[in-house]
Amino acid sequence: MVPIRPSEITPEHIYLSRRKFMLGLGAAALLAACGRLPDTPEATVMPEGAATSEALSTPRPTPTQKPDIKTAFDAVTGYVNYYEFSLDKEAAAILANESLQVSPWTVTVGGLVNKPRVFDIEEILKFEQEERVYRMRCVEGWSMVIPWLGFPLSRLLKEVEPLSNAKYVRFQTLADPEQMPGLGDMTFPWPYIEGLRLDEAMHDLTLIATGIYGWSLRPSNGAPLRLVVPWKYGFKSLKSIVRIDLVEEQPTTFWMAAGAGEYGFWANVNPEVPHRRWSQANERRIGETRRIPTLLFNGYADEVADLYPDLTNKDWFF
Ligand SMILES: Nc1nc2c(c(=O)[nH]1)N[C@H]1C(S)=C(S)[C@@H](COP(=O)(O)O)O[C@H]1N2
Ligand SMILES: [Mo]
Repeated sequence: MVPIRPSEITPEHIYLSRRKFMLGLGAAALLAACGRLPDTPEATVMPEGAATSEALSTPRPTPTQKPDIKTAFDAVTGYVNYYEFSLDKEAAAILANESLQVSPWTVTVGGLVNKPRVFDIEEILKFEQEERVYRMRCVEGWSMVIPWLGFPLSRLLKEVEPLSNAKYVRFQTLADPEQMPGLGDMTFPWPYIEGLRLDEAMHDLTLIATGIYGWSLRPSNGAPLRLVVPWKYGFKSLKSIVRIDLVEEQPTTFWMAAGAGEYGFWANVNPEVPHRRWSQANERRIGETRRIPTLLFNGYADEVADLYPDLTNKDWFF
């Protein structure tokens, strides 16, 4: 199974809401006692000790030959695909972190539901958050291991009560030309749209992430909330979500609309199904030089393979 362990540290937004709580009590002395709020991850050393000794006492198998080592924070937040900002991974990270306004923020959840609702990001952050360390495999052949904070998407969907004719979920990223210089590239069918079948969306591994490395999510990685579907290629995990709709028909995604059949709807990771122009047999972890074998469903086959009857059907992997 995936190593999933609650973080030993206090997530930034939970820390902040506790601080708000204390201020609410008027306990200025308490605030003084807990000191200055850190504003960058580098300001604090993360206490990994407890987690490490637990890991040593309960070794668990990993589907790769060696344990998954978390990708460095600077790499995760500094090397990103975020086409709304730039096609260049480093420029995209800098531009997003400099200019994306993540507050105020609302997410509209509607379509085929009993209780359509506009969630303020503050309400989303009140969902109980947990840490999930997931592998992220980009269709381009690189990968990372990322400690997210978030909660299963199923919890959000249950709040709006999907109707029985809802079969798919359609997700939409913000598209604001004022903040996102990449939108000027009109060869792409903005906004960025993604989709899941309802049972994929309800699967426990499917996460809404609101944090990373124990901190608030960075704009570069899709703040203030993004999807994470670890058994599919990274492009399914869209960033900075503004809208979620339950629908009857399979949504046309950004990459489907971009044409040329580059990347399809299912996009489940499979080392044996190559992209038209390159092999998917192996991958490079960012920060390492050697390539390692890519795993079926990115190593999550035990959890998700039964969502897909007849795995010999190659369509599941495009
Ligand atoms: N809105 C939006 N979401 C996006 C993308 C994008 O360009 N725009 N890129 C995708 C791709 S190709 C990948 S691999 C992952 C990368 O996530 P990360 O930058 O947090 O590692 O985000 C995905 N989500
Ligand atoms: Mo990707």
